[in-house]
Amino acid sequence: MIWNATMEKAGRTEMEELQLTRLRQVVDRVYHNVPSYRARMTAAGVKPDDIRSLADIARLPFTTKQDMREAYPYGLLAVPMKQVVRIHCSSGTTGRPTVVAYTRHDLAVWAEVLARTLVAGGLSDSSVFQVAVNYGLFTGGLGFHYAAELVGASVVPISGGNTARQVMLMKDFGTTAMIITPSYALHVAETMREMGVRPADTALQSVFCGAETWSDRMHDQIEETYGVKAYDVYGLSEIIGPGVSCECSAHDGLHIQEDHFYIEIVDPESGEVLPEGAKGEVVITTLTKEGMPMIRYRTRDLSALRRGRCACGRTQTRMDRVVGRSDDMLIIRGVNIFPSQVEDVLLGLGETAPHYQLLVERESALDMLTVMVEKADGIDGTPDATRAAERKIQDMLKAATGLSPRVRLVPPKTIERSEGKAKRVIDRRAM
Ligand code: DLL
Repeated sequence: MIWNATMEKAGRTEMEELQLTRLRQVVDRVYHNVPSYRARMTAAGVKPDDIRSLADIARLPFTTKQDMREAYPYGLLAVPMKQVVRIHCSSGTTGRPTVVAYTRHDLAVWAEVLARTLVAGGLSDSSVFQVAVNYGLFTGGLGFHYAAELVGASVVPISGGNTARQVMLMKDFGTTAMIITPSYALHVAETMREMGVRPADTALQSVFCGAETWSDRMHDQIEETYGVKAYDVYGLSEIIGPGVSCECSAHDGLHIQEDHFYIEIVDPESGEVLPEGAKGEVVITTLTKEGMPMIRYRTRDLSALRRGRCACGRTQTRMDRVVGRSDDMLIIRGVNIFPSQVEDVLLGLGETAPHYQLLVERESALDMLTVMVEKADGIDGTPDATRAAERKIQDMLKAATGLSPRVRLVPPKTIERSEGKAKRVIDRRAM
């Protein structure tokens, strides 16, 4: 099903015309209403009238997290505070949070793009939808809540955490769809089994996941465990929250809601715009946001773009699933490695549970990586067998990444479970 066929199946020329009109409007708005944008545009020698084609967007300066921090809390507002009806924050754990503000219109756009997302994953007015991500300043809970109501589903606003209760409600309420982080989805499944409920016996049909990177194997594992279709949902608070792009049942890239968000891929080092298909940093411009529009926001997320019609009939530009952030990447003795690459190897093995952490330490000026992963239930735990398994994992990691980290197979349930975004890397180098 398609929520908004006009936009999701628009012709390329039509869509680009709409994007250009909206781009010119938003650039004009920020230039006249937000001193920080005007100052940065002036420094770059560009005026709103210079934007005559979509390609001209490259003349505009980037906006970074640092710009947002400097503007804390309201410096990037493009409307009077009177028009702001909601404020959220990014999930950053250090320093000042980045603040985002929504007008009534922004909230309507948010519900619209997430309604498209949910309908692409099979949600309807007969669904029972469990919101198992946090409510509050985090954009996950409230974002999905209003969108699911707009679609007409029966919404269960349980929020994240309280795992045994998640399982009970899922069973008793006949939950057919949920939004959850992928790491928490696996933790809930584990708790379910402990409670004597088989995840595949629930009424669940669609599991929407996002807010953190997850490998293709993790995607498959969630589908198999619950006997469902899993859908990737991407977004970030600075832009709107979840809803920037989403998967459909073809599982072939994430459809960008490009009538509202214009995405470029740039070289993370030079900032140069890269051609279609090239992997680089996702840079997003909000085309319709009123409260706090973002011009060329550097997300640090890595992906690539693809045009062309999807098997589902949608014509929107697609982005590859985000499997890493440029600031997630570990550089261990010159080798670049992403936690998701390690995850992919571990989940392909069958002998480990999908619970792992990467520990980075500095030992006499050398960076050392230790991969800690739980042994799967029922796997031989004798010291010999454990050592052999650790060696095997080390060899596979070496083949996949070029690096031979230390591997420690730890007993089940020893790695901290997440109820939201998982903490995959413990970096002790700076401690
Ligand atoms: O995590 C919004 C969200 C909520 C998305 C619920 C999906 C579901 P922030 O807390 O601002 O917003 O974090 C945004 O999380 O820049 C990515 O690095 C990462 N991220 C979000 N979705 C995905 C995804 C929410 N589907 C940051 N795949 C982003 C990989 C994701 N990473």
